[in-house]
Amino acid sequence: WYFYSKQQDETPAWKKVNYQSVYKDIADLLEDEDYDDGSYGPVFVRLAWHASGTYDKKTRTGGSSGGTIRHAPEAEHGANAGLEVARRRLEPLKQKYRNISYGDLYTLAGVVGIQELGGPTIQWRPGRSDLQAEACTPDGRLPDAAQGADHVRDIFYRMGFDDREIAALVGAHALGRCHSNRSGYEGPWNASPTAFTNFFYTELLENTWVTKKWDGPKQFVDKPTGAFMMLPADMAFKTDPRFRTYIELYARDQDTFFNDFSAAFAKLLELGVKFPDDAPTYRFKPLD
Ligand code: ZEM
Repeated sequence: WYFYSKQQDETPAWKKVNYQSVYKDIADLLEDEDYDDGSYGPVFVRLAWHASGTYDKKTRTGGSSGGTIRHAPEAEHGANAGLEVARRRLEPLKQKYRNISYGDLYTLAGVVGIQELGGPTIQWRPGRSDLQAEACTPDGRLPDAAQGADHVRDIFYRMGFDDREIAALVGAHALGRCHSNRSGYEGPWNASPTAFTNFFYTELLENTWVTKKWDGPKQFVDKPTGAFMMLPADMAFKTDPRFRTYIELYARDQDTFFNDFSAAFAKLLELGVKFPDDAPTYRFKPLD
């Protein structure tokens, strides 16, 4: 019996988790009529992105691998303000599935958010293993919304993305909203913030965007309603000629956007992760 129990113990933690079941449980956490626009999907997507977008290809540090976004100081970096809301919502699942790593849980929550809000299927693999606070990345690796195309390129090229992939990823701004008590900015990008669509591109191109008159940071609102917003960094995708080519493509061709987004988002979630050789690739079916 000794050898038997020893072998059992050697099963790596990540193999002991039923990820289809985790997917379902995350999906059950999405809806809440008292939260924002009724769904945690958008903030789960932002959590997955910020957990992953710290990757630096030169030093091969950062990324979702260690789940370090849960630790101070990374959790307290300005760019991550408000993400404790998403982590708190997911924590009961970490308790229920104690063998899942935080990196796997947070990235899977991003997949659920995209798929359950009507987006494309995102390929996903398990096998990240948690690291302690020493592995937190330095502040400043995520994009600053106040800046323009050069800065956006610096940040995303550092992760290993090209212009087309960057333009596809920012389409996630069809989802959710800005919160003045998190980033300082305010408002949603379009009228259906809980549906994954190509509306980021269509709104960006079709509206007239004017500077919002307020005490807050510089942002843009649509003329004449003022109901929707754009960040300065979002506007750079319209004014920069190379980005604009892709913005126009995705505005007129939702299928191409879905395909490109799916590939780029799956790549984002895997940056810097050394998966076990036998980690399977999942393509979860949306529940609805
Ligand atoms: Zn965002 N993003 N983002 N983004 N983002 C916000 C919200 C959301 C930038 C940015 O400064 C901000 C990507 C790229 C970039 C989402 C997903 C993705 C907010 C508002 C800001 C300020 C936060 C708040 O106040 O709650 C910048 C400058 C980006 C690069 C140019 C990429 C890539 C994303 C995923 C693929 C999502 C889903 C939200 C909405 C969150 C929510 O809580 O509703």
